[in-house]
Amino acid sequence: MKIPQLLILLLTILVHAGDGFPTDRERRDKHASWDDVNVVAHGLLQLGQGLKEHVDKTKAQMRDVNGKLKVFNSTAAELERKQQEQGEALKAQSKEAGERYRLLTELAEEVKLRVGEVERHTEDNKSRMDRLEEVLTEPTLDSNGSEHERFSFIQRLMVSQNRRIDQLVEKIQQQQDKLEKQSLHLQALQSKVAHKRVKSHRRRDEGMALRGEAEHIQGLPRDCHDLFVRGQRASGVYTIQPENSQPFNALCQMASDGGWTVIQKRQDGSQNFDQLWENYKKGFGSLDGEFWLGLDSIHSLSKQGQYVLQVELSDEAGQQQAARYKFQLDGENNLFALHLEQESSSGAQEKSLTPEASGLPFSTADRDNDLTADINCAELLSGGWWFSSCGGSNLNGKYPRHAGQRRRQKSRRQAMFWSVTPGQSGSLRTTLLKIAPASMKQ
Ligand SMILES: [Ca+2]
Repeated sequence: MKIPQLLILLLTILVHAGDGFPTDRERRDKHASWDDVNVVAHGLLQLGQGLKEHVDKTKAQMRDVNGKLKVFNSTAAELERKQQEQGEALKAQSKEAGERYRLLTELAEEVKLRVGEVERHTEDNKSRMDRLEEVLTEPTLDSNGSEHERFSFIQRLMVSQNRRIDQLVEKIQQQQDKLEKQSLHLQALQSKVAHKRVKSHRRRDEGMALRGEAEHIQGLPRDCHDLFVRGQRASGVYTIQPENSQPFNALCQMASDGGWTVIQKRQDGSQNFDQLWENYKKGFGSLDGEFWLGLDSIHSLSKQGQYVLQVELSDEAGQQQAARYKFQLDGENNLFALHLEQESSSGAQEKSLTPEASGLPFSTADRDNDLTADINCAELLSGGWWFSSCGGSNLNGKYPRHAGQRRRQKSRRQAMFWSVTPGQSGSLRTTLLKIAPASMKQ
């Protein structure tokens, strides 16, 4: 308010001052104007003072305003700082929130995925369950169906079986009728047969009584020929009992002219003839196969009288040879020495056992009684025999099992042979030694 008033005052002064510039007339009023100047100066002074006061006041006011402004500025700065801080915080919070949002989004995605997976699993399980149910229900249906089919099949089967049984029963009935008829016929026949059998039995009993009486009188046959004499015509194994001897079984070969007691038989090599003294003494093998009767038994037969020995041989080609000797065998005290005298022969080896073999003691690998001092013929040639110088014959040698074996020199020498010179023969396949009383000869 004061400033405009002062400006108006100042302008007024300046107008008055302009009016007072010195002119001639003014110069005349020069002294009078000084008063005005004083007034103006005084006024200016007052104005200056007033201005000064105003400036001072304004300065104070400005200072106050400045202070206030400073306070305001500091407040504003503080506010700005706080705002900035808040902004930062907000920004951080926003970032964090963003991060959280991102995480949440990711989590949500994952959850979504998981849910999807779970849904798929659920779907899968459901379909599996459905299939399982189908599987569980299907067999039941099938088994029910097959049960039913089986049941009907069994029914059909039973029906057909019943029909078949009926047919069979009918057939059985027919057969039974036939059987009854045949049975009646048989009964008639049986009564006839029985009638005849009674007669036959009576005759047989009479015969047996007669035979038993004869056996009781005669005892067991002394050899196979004795059995032949008593009427037995069938070859086979019989119990015989030579005089002053124990009974034993023997293979009897019945011929038209008498009964032979077989003392040695070989046909297939089933029996091992490489035996020692004791076995050759008591005998070995099987009477229905290959065997050696035994020196004791042969001696007990031989000592009953004059016997003949028949040697029967056959070779691989089936060629038969036979030779017959007067035969005598000493007892063990004379080393079962063999005495032979040739009677006849169908082959070329009639000298095989005579005269070289006559009176020869029996030898085995463990009883070297041969006539060769430095050689054990039984050991060399195998088997037990009446060896002199390991030649002539040995029907108890090794049985030739196959052609290859016979080709070997040692085997050939060990094989059973029947010749003056060993090796010339040796292809024998069967041997048979049998004795009979010389008296049987016609
Ligand atoms: Ca010797």
